[in-house]
Amino acid sequence: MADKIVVGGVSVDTRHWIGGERVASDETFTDASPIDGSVIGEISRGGPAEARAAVAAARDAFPSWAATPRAERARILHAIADGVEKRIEELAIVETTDNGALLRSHRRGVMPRVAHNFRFFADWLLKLGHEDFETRGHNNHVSWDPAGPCVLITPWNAPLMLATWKVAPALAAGNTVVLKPAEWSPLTASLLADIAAEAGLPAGVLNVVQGYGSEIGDALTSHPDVRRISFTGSVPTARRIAASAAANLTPLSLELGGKSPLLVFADADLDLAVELAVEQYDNAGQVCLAATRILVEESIATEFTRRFEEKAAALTQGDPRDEATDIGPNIHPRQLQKIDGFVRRAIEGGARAVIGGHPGDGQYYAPTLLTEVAQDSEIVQEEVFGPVLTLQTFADEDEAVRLANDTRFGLAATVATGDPERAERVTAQLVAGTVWVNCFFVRDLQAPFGGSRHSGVGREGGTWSFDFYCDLKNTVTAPGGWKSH
Ligand code: TXE
Repeated sequence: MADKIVVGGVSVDTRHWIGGERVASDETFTDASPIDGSVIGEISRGGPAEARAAVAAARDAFPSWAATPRAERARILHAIADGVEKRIEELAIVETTDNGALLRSHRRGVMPRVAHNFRFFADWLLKLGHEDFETRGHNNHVSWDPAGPCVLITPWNAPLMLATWKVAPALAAGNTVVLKPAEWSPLTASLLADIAAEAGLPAGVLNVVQGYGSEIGDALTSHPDVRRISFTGSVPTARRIAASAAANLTPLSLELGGKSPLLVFADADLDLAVELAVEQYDNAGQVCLAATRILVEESIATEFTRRFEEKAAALTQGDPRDEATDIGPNIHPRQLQKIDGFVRRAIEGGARAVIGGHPGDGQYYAPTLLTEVAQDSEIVQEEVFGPVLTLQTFADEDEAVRLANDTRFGLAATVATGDPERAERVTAQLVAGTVWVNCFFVRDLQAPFGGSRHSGVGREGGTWSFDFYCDLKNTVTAPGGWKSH
């Protein structure tokens, strides 16, 4: 196995990063590009031994990093952000080659946000106060203590973005980290390890292990020295992780899937509503927040569908490295089969494809809109994670809210309406971690992010991230301070 491979002109280390050193496994797995299915390279395939080594490195590095003054931790996080900014082009091309999402989004949106993730949590750390209050002359001092080694397990749909939502606050809080990126998109995590080392992050504070979740996951999540587990991915894997973490009662943050609705009322700006609907094909539909269930008021359904078809027909599907491309490939042949299975079963069950309804060439799936779908059908209830939307109609506001809330998920919801009072009534009734009104995907790191029901446990962002990554401690001191009585 080559220790380094060249991806889009960028050298990427294929080994783990443990305790400040590159470590190879005997076994490898093959990483392929969704763009054309070509092999990118062989990556170290970690198992329990690598998991234990990485947790040990994180445990050993913890006391010193936890004791590092906040200002110094913040300085190093800003230096990591500088390193990301210097390498935006490199990170963008590697990520696009690895996961197939658009190069222009990586370049202009995602990678600058990755840098921002570090800056944001560095700055927030410096604002994080200590609270003091008095009880009968005793002083209560509430402090945010670092929790310890954290295991962060991340998915392939936005690899570096989602990893750094976790890495940045975990490090800021004074914790050490073992990051396990998804096996379908392992590369940018390896580049992050290089950038962090160049920025002066001490050895063992950030460790990156590669491999299949089924082989390395349990050894990470059941490890008694791990103090927090943060996971973004699927519901079945979340259940496995929760079961494995139960032995040590390790606190979990779970950011899972969704089946979010877009509610379009007859009083909405129809062009805006159509734009919001077509936007759901972004990242080939591989977005946890995607509003994949379009619910339209009956009276405007025909006109909405006509304009939707027109707008969707103008989308360009193809190589994600081309500036003109709007929709790239799906991540893996297995994901493509899964998407097609959902669509075929829906059509066999009576759904009608307004557009699409079939795979395209290679790893591309035709943008699809299905109507005549029953509320209790699989296609309405289950997350597809591909460019597949359903369209249902509703007669009135009550029915709209009932349909919107009638799945086991509760990640997000979007409402298109021109009536502010309706917006207020409807948003108050929706079960969702994030609700957008006449907009979509606006995400501020200060805001809590996460889902209800099967969409997850806990919230990420701002104070909520520090809540999770810290052990809050209340120290009560007797009148007279430390003198014994
Ligand atoms: O996810 P997994 P998959 C949904 C989406 C998609 C489906 C399947 O619907 O179609 O999940 O995707 C690691 N212990 N989302 O199978 O398995 C794995 O290595 C510890 C929604 O790829 O959840 C990877 O790093 N870790 C979603 C990570 O879990 C384990 C994003 C995610 O993989 C493990 C991705 C184990 N036993 C998929 N098994 C979102 N919320 O955005 C696997 N992993």
